Amino acid sequence: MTATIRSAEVLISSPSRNFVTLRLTTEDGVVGLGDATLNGRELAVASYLRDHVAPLLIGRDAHRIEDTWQLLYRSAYWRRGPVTMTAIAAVDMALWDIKGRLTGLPVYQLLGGASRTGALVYAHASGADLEDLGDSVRARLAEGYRAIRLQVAVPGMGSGYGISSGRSTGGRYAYEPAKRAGLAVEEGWDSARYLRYMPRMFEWARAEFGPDVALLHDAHHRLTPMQAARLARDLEPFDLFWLEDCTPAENPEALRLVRQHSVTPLAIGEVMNSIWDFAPLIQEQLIDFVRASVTHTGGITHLRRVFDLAALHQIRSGSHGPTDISPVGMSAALHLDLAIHNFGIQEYMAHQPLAHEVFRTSWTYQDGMMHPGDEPGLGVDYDDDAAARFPYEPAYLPAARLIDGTVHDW
Ligand code: KDG
Ligand code: MG
Repeated sequence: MTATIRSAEVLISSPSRNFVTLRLTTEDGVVGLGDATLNGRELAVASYLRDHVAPLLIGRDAHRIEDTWQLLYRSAYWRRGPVTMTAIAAVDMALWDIKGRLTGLPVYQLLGGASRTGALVYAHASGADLEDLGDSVRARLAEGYRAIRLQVAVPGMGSGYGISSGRSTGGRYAYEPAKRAGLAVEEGWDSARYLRYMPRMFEWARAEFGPDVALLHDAHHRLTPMQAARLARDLEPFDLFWLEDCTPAENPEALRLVRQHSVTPLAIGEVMNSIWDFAPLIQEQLIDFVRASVTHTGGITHLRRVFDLAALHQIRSGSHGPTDISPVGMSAALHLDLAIHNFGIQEYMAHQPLAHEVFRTSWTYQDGMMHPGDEPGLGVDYDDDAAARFPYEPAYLPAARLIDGTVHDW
């Protein structure tokens, strides 16, 4: 039984933001989709796929998922890194999608079947101040979310990270990280003010919303090891579900210091992309959640391997699900969430409605939980006519500067 790959197309569209999608088609016309979106660096992955990977795929058997993964990884010689691992991820997702469509099964069934009835998701709430944040949290609670990430602008700093004022958006959509501006927007950052304000925000949130809602926070790589240890310690009374990316990913040793001072659960990994990045953190028990995406971590095949390693150490999954993971990547994450045993939580930032004009999904949301649906494969279709209305537009992630003008981690 073979399913020969006839074509590999790289599709770029921008329905509210840029998405790169790989479409593989077999000789019999069976289609598989993969997400290849690397926010702000989209065309690098598009070229990697179009110029270097597509020629290797034509004529190969789409059923050989593991073999294709190993071939693309090992034969490139230049291994790992976000561009390579996103390109391989797109191929891997598309092959799982094809296998599902050929067998008539949703991908989660191919991964061993459901381990739960749905995946707990967390939404974003943010605001220009606590009143604005409160409106945003109440909107999420009214939608049924049981877990919410809180971000607020820090007084005196004028901004923060991940803020979309509820006042300007009616509280409906999460912030959009990439801006369609000519160059990266620059934001100010002051760690001292931030460190003083975050415990006050969480104290207010617990008083306002009680002990039951799971609360999360993203420090977005901005703190030194000692600052991160202090924040994690100061937030302990407020019982966070997790503190995310408290220090830059390049310095995993920093987490040892954070661990010595606090029992606040730590989530790390959205800019990492391989099991070799995660292995030391997992084996030394320095994290509580693997915070990676299917799209940037080599696809379903590779991320499952990371989650399985994490399971040996009672570390759970926490898949990245911002708007810059396309609906194809989001669907792949949901299939994995449903199948693995050590699932923790799934981020769901929710795409703008325009994105769903291009990507038709079959996932469902109810009462804070999502299900990938039972369509064969990943359950996502790509509408070429709709996509043609939204051509690629250059967009950049912001940069951060300290008050003296020094470039800082964004
Ligand atoms: O492209 C960058 C975004 O994915 C990132 O800023 C979002 O930190 C993020 C999150 O936790 O969703
Ligand atoms: Mg994050």
